[in-house]
Amino acid sequence: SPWAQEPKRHALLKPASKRPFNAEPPIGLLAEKFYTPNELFYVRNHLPVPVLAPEEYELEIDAGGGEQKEPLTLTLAQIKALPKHTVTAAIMCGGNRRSEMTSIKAVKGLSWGAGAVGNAKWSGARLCDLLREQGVQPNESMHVIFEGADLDPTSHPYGASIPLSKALDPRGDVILAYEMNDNPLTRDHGYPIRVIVPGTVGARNVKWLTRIVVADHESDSHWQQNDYKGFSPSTDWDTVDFGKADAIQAMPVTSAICTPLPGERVKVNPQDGYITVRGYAWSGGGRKILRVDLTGDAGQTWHVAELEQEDAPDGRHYGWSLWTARLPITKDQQEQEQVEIWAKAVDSAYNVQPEKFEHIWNLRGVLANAYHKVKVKLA
Ligand code: MTE
Ligand code: MO
Repeated sequence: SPWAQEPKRHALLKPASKRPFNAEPPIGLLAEKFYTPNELFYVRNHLPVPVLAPEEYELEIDAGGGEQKEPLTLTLAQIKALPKHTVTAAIMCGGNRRSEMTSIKAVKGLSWGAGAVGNAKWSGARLCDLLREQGVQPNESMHVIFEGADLDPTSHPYGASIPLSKALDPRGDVILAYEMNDNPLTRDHGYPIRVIVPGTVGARNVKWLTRIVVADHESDSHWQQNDYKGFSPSTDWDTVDFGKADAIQAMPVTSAICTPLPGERVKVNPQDGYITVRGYAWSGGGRKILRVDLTGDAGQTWHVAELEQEDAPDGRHYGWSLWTARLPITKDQQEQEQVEIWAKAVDSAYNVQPEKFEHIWNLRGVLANAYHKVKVKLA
């Protein structure tokens, strides 16, 4: 069975599916640490986890240029011998928070809560240096294709691509990572090498990387061509044309309330009548989070959260922001013993989350970034 050699997983990871293994941590734990512990980082596998021996591992880099240029082959030791570059980046699945979109109308896809995201410090070799050394020139219409060692039943590898301009940009911080939070990658997260494409949807951060190709077209994989694309709310499975939509690259601004949890009983501080709310916020494309606003009265009054974030420049701010807000509870809410908390984040382009899911609904349930709304009981 291809599933015989799956790694052991942390008991707190809640599976959305077991084969392939897909799981998220309890979101109550997610906002506790700025760097998500490796063993609690969500796992999104489309296929069985490949078994790769470090001594046998090889990465092939085909920099294009036709027959005159032989592809470069690098061993793990050679990749580790290159200058080590470290970047803090959140990785978020395109389907993060899908379950909230599903509650409007059914969609096809794993029913993720708000935990299909994690933030880590990744270390590895810079892809832009390697490509430049191979003589790759900037070209706005080219792509870089990544292939994993995980194979589908027809022996096709998991694959994805990004624009060459992102791969060549030193500020793009694309790395061939062998470390996650100062430890070797675990098998579930791509051991021994995965590509980290900061600011870009999780699907392009290919794990168990075996091949890189510079090409004049995008990856022809199912996941680049027929998945991870957005559509209008009126597009259904009879009318959808995956060939007509762009593949998701940079992710839109989003946030989530991690504590309290929906339905939780929350104690109001008797001194000041406030409750404390914590969560995360993140935007793609290196856009920094400027603000997270909370309301407990459906948007009549807003309260600005305090942010915890890395001091990285805008445009290159790839890590998430954790936030804490204090929300005043009205007499009315106290009497009714409940409040609905809404959170929305604002990024450095002043993009803001849409208020509700109705107008961003799509049949695959991706890009689910409407306000996060959590109803809690008050004590
Ligand atoms: N890479 C390979 N080789 N195979 C995969 O199934 N899943 C992708 C991406 N890279 C995938 C992959 C998707 S959709 C996501 S969201 C991220 O990996 C998840 O990364 P993680 O499991 O380390 O959290
Ligand atoms: Mo994903």
